[in-house]
Amino acid sequence: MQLHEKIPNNVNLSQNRRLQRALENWQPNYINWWKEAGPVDFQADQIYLRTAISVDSKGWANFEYVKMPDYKWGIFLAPPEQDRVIPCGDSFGDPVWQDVPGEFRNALRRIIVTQGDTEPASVEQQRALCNTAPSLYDCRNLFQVNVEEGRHLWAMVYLLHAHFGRDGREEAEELLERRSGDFDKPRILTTFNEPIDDWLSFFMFTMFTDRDGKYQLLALAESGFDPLSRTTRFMLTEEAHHMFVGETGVMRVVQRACDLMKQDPNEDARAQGGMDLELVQRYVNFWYSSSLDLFGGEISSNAADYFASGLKGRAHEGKKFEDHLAMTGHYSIDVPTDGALENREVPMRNAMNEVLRDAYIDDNQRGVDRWNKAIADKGVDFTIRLPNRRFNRKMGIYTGLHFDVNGNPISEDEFNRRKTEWLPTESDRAHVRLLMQPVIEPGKMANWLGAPARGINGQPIEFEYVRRA
Ligand code: BYC
Ligand code: FE
Ligand code: FE
Repeated sequence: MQLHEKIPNNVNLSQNRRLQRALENWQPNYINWWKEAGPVDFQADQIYLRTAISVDSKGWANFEYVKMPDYKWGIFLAPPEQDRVIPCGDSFGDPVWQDVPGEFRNALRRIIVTQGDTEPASVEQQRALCNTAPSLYDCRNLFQVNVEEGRHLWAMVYLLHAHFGRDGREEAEELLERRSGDFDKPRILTTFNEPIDDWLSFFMFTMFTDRDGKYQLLALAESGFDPLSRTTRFMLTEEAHHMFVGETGVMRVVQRACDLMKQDPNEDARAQGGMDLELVQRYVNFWYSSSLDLFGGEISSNAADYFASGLKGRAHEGKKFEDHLAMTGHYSIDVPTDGALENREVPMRNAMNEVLRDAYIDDNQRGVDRWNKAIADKGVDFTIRLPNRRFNRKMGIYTGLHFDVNGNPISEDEFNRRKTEWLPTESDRAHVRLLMQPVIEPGKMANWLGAPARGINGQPIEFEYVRRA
């Protein structure tokens, strides 16, 4: 563990001077990017943040006040697994690669760049939120997520520098040049160009979009390219907190909505300055469907190639599956044909995106069930539902067609007529915008948001998580 170097790391960076120099040259550009495209304020303030200091389970217990530009962004890989073999695909059982196999170089570079691109994109999307944080506790959580997404960019840039030579260094520069939502140089994947300018969207994003991150990382953790597997395994430990922020954030919104309903003669949370459950449902529909797109096409030759080459596996490939070749099985997918859906058997390897999407959907449903239990506990009769996977898709076989939230094919006219039932309306967005007022008194919460169950790292909720300089 080399913690006190310019770039903290557990990859023996000081033993490889060329690589160290290359990364130290990239570092100031990264800091410039952070200052220019990261949080719009609070950069000079003291934030109570955790920093990884080792990769064991205690490595996370390190909390202290730090100014964000001084955060110790490090390079950490999970410990190597003895005699690890390629977990899936045509080379199943062969020793894993420590270097990039020439024939997979382009595909691997592309996967790493795509993964890396989402990390700074999310920081850019969230950069203005600190001005309207509903509490100091939430403001700190936002910054924690942001610095860790910054570290995830470091994780991918390390792989590019260490294993892809000059092309890798060029890609690393370009990762700092693209900008979320930019007309000329947008981020690669669609969802990462959507604005996140209110806190309900932030909670939805960390619930649904960071969870795509979790599943993509689980798939990459099964990669035969061992450095990728090890780096993503460590990233997954950080990802858990991001989804905690999302799931508990939405939880606190719906709990508060229930309390406000009871205070209102018409059970109208909106009239009491809250977010009503119908509005929350429409935000769920938007962010969930947008995040489903991130898994790529249902029937994908790219996915088949990635699996065959052993670059990407299924989530928990070792534990959950028996046939790691997937040469013979089929997967049944409802394919649109002439306005109807026709069930088709697709060769398993071509359906790998869909297999991963299934696991993702189940994981989301478990979180939504917890929200619904909280609503029932408040004595309110309302159920939040995940829309069908075909609803509002912009990527894959359902693109350009129209479905209701139950997945039934409908006409474009009907979709447009009923859109305001299902997706955030102008009036929803205006209402949410109106509620976005900063709350900076320690321990206080915005009116639309319930208090968290507990503080961070055993600290009380009224702890001064953000200390203004
Ligand atoms: N937007 O075979 P197809 C995270 C392209 S989130 C735009 O259907 P494939 C995080 C695709 O590139 C996790 N383009 O899909 C979360 C292809 O282009 P070509 C990020 C898209 O390739 C919150 C064409 O469409 N990690 O970490 O199997 C905060 C047809 O491709 C999109 C990864 O994504 C889209 N949504 O799968 C911070 C892992 N989808 O070949 C961070 C790495 C597809 O026709 N990425 N296309 O030119 C991958 O493994 C794959 O690229 C994908 C797509 C799963 C994304
Ligand atoms: Fe990330
Ligand atoms: Fe994340």
